[in-house]
Amino acid sequence: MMGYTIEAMHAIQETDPDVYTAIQAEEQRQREKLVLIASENYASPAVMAAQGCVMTNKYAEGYPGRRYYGGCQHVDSVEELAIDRAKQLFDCDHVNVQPHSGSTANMAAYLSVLKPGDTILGMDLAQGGHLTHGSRVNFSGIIFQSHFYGVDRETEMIDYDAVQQKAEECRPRMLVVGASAYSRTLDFPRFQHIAQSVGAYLLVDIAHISGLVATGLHPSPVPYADFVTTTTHKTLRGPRAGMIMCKAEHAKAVNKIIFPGLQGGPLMHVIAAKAVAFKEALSPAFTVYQQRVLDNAHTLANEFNQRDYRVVSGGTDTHLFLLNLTNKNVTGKEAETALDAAGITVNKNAVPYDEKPPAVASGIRLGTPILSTRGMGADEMTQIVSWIDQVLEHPHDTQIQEHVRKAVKALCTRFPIFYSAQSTSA
Ligand code: DSN
Repeated sequence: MMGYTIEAMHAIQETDPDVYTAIQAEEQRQREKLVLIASENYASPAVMAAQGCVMTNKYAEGYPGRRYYGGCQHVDSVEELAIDRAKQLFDCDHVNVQPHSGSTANMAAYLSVLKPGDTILGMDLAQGGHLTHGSRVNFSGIIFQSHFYGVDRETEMIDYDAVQQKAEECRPRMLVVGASAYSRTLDFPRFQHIAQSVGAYLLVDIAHISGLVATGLHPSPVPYADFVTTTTHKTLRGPRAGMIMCKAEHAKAVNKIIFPGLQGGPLMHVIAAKAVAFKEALSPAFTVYQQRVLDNAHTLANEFNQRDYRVVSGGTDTHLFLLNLTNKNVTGKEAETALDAAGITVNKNAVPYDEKPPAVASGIRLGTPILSTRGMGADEMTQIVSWIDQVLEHPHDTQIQEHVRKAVKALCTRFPIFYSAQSTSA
């Protein structure tokens, strides 16, 4: 199995055969299925090796050169490398690479300048936003007074005039931008204008699009936002973790709220993996990869449009899009189950103004980071749409699912999962 040393896997097998069996099965699942979950990616062997390295053994509360423990020389080196490379990738004033997750990064952005009870305005989760942007069941909606903007019912795109109006009505202290199920280019100058017009800070969460932003294939929010947060494992293809960038004036407050405010010891093995991933992302091959992610998403969306499927907002500018399956008489939940049986993994997703509950949903979300990491291109996208169509036209036909599953497995064999970040082949 690539990505882990043979010795390491043998150690797990000897110590804990149950966990070993589950890891092997998961590796097989990732290898044999087509995964179109827009927020997932396959990290390189180097990233995974760093994440499993000896730095997991080290306590390093504090920051490079200012730690609360001895013996931090080497973890200081990797944190400094991660910081320097992140600054190079995103051209930001200040970065803190310690957040354990995107959720913690967002919490830090809020708490560095807001007080409990302050008002925030974010994109509605039901219309493509994220849990941590003010949802009532999340810390962001529990600690702050949250208000929401969404997309226009006709265009299914953000209506910036409506956001402006909402901001004037609720006067937020923080305007939150970013989405987990919105496929269109975000207009950061316009969001900055809205935030400034009501005296709000601007937080942009680029978790989904950070690989595109790093390579210039989506405009960067860095010149416009007070805070930019991201996860590092989606399009950016690093370890599962988070990161926060900010203007110089917020640097002290951000560092203080991450540690000691929210976290204790940083995960130095994960920070080492971030440094490796950022080095990969700085290579020309990574830009080729991100362009392939975009091209594949366009091809998928166009093929669905030609087959009488409803692509939400009519297309995509990013790595993902939603399919509204209402006209196909199949729910998102049924589609997710039928496709998984056919070896194609997607997630059910609410579409804008969905009348079904989120656990059923009227749509599915499709993304191309993993297919592109495997090196697939236009021919494979056309083939995949044809298989998805066959399954969704007859969602209860197990023979079709079995036939597609075998064909999917054969395709996957031609595109091994640990596609080298250094390779430029298409
Ligand atoms: N749960 C992630 C997603 O799937 O988009 C966002 O955090």
